[in-house]
Amino acid sequence: MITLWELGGKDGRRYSLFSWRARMALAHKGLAFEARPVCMSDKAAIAFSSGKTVPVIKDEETVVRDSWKIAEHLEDRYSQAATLFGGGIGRGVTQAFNVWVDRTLVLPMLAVIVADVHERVDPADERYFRESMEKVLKTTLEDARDRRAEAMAGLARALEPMQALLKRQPWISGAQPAYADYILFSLFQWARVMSPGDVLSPSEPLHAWRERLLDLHGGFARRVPTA
Ligand SMILES: N[C@@H](CCC(=O)N[C@@H](CS)C(=O)NCC(=O)O)C(=O)O
Repeated sequence: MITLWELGGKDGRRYSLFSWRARMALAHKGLAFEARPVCMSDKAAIAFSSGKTVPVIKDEETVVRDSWKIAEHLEDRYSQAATLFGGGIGRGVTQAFNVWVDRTLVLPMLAVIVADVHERVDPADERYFRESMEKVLKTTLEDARDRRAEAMAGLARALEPMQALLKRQPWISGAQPAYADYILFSLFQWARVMSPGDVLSPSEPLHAWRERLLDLHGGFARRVPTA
């Protein structure tokens, strides 16, 4: 049995975007897991991992921290199950995509949803979350809320290459969904779980793609508490 440590929000919400990458990778491989929600401010709960972030998994005696390393671990250990990367070149290109998403899309999405996320974190995390996010965004949560329209325009600009791609092929990974799809999907699931206003409109290619992702693995990502 695999155990996954991830962030727990109010009313059973699981909102850690990086943990959604691990969740989707586990579902893709058909692996059962037990989820352990933790507070963002409770570093003692994950001290065994020698780090300060989730996701962390424990797979028998092996502890793995960091969503990318978890994906690699699952691909290597469960090589007979459906592939996450599609071989060595696919692994490299997927890691390139991982870096691109983290460097260009996470902040624009955070700017849009941060105040909504704050309302739904575990009450024990409210202060920690506010302090760390205001430092990252260099603004208050209240200012971020007031500037949501501007942030939405920035997010739309950043997402444009993915809208264009999804007019050419159904999945980020090509003909079939794989880990690159879960990397991008994690941002939309973060928003879906924590922010009541949808960041996509139904006419956009990304909207239809997200619907297809929500249907994957028996509706695994659809059937969770959302905003
Ligand atoms: N590169 C890491 C990033 C993990 C990360 O930043 N996780 C966030 C939650 S989504 C976290 O644990 N933050 C704790 C904190 O900021 O104190 C990964 O891919 O796993």
